[in-house]
Amino acid sequence: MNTRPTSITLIGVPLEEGAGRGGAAMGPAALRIAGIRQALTDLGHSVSDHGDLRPQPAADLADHPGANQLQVVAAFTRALEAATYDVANAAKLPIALGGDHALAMGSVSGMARHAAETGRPLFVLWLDAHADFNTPDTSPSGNIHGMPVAFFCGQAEFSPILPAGRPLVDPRKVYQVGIRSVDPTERELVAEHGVNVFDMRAIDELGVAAIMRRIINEVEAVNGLLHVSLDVDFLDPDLAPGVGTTVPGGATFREAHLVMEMLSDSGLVSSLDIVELNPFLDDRGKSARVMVELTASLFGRRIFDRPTRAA
Ligand code: Z70
Ligand code: MN
Ligand code: MN
Ligand code: MN
Repeated sequence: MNTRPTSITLIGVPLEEGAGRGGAAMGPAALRIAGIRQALTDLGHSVSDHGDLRPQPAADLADHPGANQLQVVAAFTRALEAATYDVANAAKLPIALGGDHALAMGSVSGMARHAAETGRPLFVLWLDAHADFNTPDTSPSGNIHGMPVAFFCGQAEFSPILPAGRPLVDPRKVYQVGIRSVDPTERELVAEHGVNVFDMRAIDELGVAAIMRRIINEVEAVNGLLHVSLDVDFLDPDLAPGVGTTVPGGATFREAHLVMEMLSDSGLVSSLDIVELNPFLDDRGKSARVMVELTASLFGRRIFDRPTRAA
């Protein structure tokens, strides 16, 4: 087994107000029913469940014309930022059970604060059909789940959600894989800020193994922490239909598993989000189950152990 036994804390984040439709708030329940805790326990990890965050909307923030449901999203951001930071500081590995992708504003910000204190650089692996780099000014929808990367890179300024001077993520340390739906202005922002994008074409041309090897080498070279943010729509919708926005041409079962296995072998993963699962749209729990399987691969499940990492 390449993956060392780890203390893991599950944090339920029943947030759906960042998305354009309801249902993602049932994601944490579906992931628990699909057996996420047992799958990790069976791999030898010690797992605790923090339960679901239930913050009151942030009454100190005014409505924002370009950011729907800002008070609710801000409250979850604050609560998850604090919970993630506390878990990481206690030398445990936080897994945020989403919930829509706006929750990454909290989980990544919490990890950025933790990383800044440990002196290790934070890298983010964004597995998604979408770049999620809109700002309230560029977003065509106003849905905040399309903005979290811009937020934790310091580019999407809402009203003050987190204290001024909070640690940010360097966009050049963000790696996006699986991208196939980007809005016109968002595309310019991603390029301008130097986000590393491996779109579906890159996967087809290079293969996920070469892409992951490059990313892992970059993180390893500077002893970085690696936060993984896994959006259900990274996967092809045939494999995982339980998601609000289906985008054809996603990652296959085999590609996604290989990504997880290589990450597991690397020993670099410090934290994980599982987001955008919408059980209302799922097909008899299929998407919830595949997310649990991928999580198990990320935490050490193997067909066979390899004597050494593939070169
Ligand atoms: C579009 C927007 C989005 C899903 C993120 C879509 C955003 N770029 N959709 N995740 N499922 O509205 O900003
Ligand atoms: Mn997303
Ligand atoms: Mn997406
Ligand atoms: Mn969505």
